Amino acid sequence: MNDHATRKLALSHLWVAFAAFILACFMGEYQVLERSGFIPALDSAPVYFASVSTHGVLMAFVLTTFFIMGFGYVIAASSLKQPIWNMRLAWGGFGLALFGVVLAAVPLLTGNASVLYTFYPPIVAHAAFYIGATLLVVGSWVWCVIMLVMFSQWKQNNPGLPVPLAMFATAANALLWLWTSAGVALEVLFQLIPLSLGWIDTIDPGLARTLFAWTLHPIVYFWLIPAYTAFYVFVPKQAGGFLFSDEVARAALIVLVVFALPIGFHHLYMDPEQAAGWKLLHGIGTFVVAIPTLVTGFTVIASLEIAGRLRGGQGLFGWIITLPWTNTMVLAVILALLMLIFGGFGGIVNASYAMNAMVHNTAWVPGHFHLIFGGTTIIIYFAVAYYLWPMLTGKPLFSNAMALTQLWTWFIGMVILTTPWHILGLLGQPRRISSVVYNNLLTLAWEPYELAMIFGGFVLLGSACLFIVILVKTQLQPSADAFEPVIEYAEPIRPVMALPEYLNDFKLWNKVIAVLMAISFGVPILQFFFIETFGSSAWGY
Ligand code: HAS
Ligand code: CU
Repeated sequence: MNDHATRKLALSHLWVAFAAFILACFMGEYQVLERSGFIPALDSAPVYFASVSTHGVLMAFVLTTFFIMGFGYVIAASSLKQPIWNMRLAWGGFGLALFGVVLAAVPLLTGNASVLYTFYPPIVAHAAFYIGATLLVVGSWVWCVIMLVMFSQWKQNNPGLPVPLAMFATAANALLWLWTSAGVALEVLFQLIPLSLGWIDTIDPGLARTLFAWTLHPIVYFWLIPAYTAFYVFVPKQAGGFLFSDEVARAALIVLVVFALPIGFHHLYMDPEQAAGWKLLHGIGTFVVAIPTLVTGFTVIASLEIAGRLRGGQGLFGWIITLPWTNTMVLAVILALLMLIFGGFGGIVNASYAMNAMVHNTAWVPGHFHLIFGGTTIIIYFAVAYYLWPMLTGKPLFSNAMALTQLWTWFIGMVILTTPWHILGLLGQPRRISSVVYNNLLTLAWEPYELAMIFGGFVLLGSACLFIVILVKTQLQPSADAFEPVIEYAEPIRPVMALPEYLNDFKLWNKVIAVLMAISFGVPILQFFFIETFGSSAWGY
């Protein structure tokens, strides 16, 4: 990519993302040490909750949002082959989001916003935290607008042609995020900011949790879609083959976006404020949304098989051996899929009402999302960074061998960290707690798993540091003459000449989402205005 302006914009976003990431990794290691209770000197609930809140916000909101924005700009400029629409606005969005992060960081780091990343009231933070988080979201809306404008402009200028798959996926994610963030925006604007500023005395936690549930499921697909984008548009080419099907990829993305939204109550199964029938409806939707992930897994594995066979792989599984395991993108997708098997299985367990009762609010849940988010999703963020860094900096990757080591250690560390958490959850260890030192037979049984999680955390921290070292070393190399790598998009095995409008546009799907949201959230939200509720006074800051 020799468009300097886009390079600079993307690199700035990606560096904010990865700076947040590395800081959060150090906090994560402190947290496993503190939680284990093995080092009494570390025991401090206030410090633990300040740390875990900052860790969650940095990983779930800052790393993801800035990565997605930076990656989106690269995709838009390179796949549509046109400069970013309104570069000034893009920098404005970046500045606003960054300012929001700094504003929120002050109360977070001083223990005045220890409300965790799900900030469930009645615990309440300093208003600066909510205002900062709002600015981060508004900054990301700017990105959504730019992506959707570029998508529509390209369509207008190229009537009847299929929008490049990479841009289709990115625009899908922008649309998803606008819908997703509306729930938490309502909660923050009408409930949390007024409460934290003392404008209202009480808050209804049931309504707040309902609004947060609107956001909480689709946000995880907002994080995931960039990884799926890389699965579809980079991996087949890097593996030396073709994408199994462009149309199936689009259909999977559409089902993912549409069904990600109306299903958030699987986070509220054990809550009293919603009735069983609504939970059942959201539960059914949750099983529907697992299908596009299965389809994505199928498409990616089929694409890998095409590549493996083109490389001479024979027999039922011989193609796996002939895959280029030393290509960072290919290795990352294999490791990501392996983690997805158990991470997804955990999700299905969570989604099954009766089993949710067994694991809800236990260490199982952080085990689930560290594996599927920290593992499957983030390992692809690494691979994307390794792929893009040479194009963004104009310098070759510092060391492929180090990058491969980093990916393997991240995978191994994540398995060592999250397997014990799943077991600890089944052994009854609660989540969202500082240390538990009951010293009875139950907690003694936890100890070997806690040792393992500390070790897993160290492996991950080492891997994270290695990641940053590789990026910095790459960027600090002297400029290489005549080094101009370009982004190579995968070709589908059957070229796509024309597409029905519903696979090339979101107008219809936007309407479908509006109807599904009205059905699944209309009455559950409106009920709060028709029943007598008493509210709860703020607790915390
Ligand atoms: Fe989840 C809680 C259900 C996916 C993230 N989830 C969370 C939380 C987070 C999160 C952050 O129903 C915690 C929120 C909090 O703090 O309270 N989740 C699901 C389901 C899926 C799912 C059904 N989650 C994700 C993804 C995330 C994520 C993706 C982040 C990126 N989750 C839940 C539920 C809860 C929950 C409940 C609430 C729990 C509670 O009680 O609090 C599905 O989308 C998963 C579908 C995936 C599969 C796996 C398919 C496997 C494939 C791999 C094939 C590979 C092979 C190997 C064969 C069904 C495709 C090939 C090998 C080669 C070498 C080629
Ligand atoms: Cu969910």
